[in-house]
Amino acid sequence: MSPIGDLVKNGDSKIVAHGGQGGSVRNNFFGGKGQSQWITLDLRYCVDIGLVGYPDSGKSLLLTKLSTSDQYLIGSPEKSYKSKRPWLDDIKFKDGRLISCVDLPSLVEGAHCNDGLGHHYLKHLYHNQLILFVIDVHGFNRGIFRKPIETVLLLNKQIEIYDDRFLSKPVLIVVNKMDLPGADVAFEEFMVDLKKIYLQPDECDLDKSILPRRLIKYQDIIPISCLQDRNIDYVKQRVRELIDFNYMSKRDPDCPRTFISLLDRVMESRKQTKFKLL
Ligand SMILES: Nc1nc2c(ncn2[C@@H]2O[C@H](COP(=O)(O)OP(=O)(O)OP(=O)(O)O)[C@@H](O)[C@H]2O)c(=O)[nH]1
Ligand SMILES: [Mg+2]
Repeated sequence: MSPIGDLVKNGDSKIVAHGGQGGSVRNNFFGGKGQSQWITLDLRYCVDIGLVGYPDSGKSLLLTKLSTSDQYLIGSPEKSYKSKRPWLDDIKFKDGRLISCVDLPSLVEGAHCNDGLGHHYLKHLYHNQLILFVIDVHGFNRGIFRKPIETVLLLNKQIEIYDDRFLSKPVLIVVNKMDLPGADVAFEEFMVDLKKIYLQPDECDLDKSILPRRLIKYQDIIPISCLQDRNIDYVKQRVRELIDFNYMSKRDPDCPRTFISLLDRVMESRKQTKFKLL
């Protein structure tokens, strides 16, 4: 089914069926019948940023921190609740700028076969200017264990399966839960794995079936702790830079050298601030 049109801005319109000729003297006041057509309306949010990730990676808490709202706490004061529908909020900046953000229900493996909720909601990435992958520094462990690098590759793959045009959008990786024991070592391992997958994909001991055909060249990799409010301001700053002071026109999405130098820079800055967040 091909789309008839895309209504994005206030006032946009699209004619889907023409009315019949009106009755007048010329046709003896016998007007013609209008056209009729069944159409499906599909709502896609027009939001600047989309948060995507595995369950429990901290997407909802991150949006709460970025937007400084208390919505997260309304569901359950102590612990998380599983997001079953998208949640929208604005990131507010001191100069009054608002950047809208949507927290999408988590993606799980096999979601493209419609096993999970998340895949259905990927359509909301359509109008996004930026995608944030939120991952847990210790990976995903629920029945099946996935290392952080595997969660990133699987998110990349699921987006590719859904619509590979989304892969040309800029993507940031936010590595959450850096407050947990062993997080620093896990983060360094993740960075090494990430670099390896780009430089020596054949030497990676990963299950080849999880590899996407096209690897995303990320705009940045930021270790954070939502729980301890660490690096949240830096995420806000990077998001603003990427959206407003548009680096997108300047960036070359297919330049691996630039990406590898970014990985080296992140690793270097981690060495200098070892066992501390940036
Ligand atoms: N230690 C630690 N726990 C965190 C951090 N961020 C989130 N959590 C916890 O991780 C759990 C899941 O957080 P959510 O924000 O609900 O995660 P989510 O990605 O929205 O989960 P789904 O809605 O199921 O996809 C909660 O118990 C949070 O308190 C963090 O930085 N550190
Ligand atoms: Mg959630």
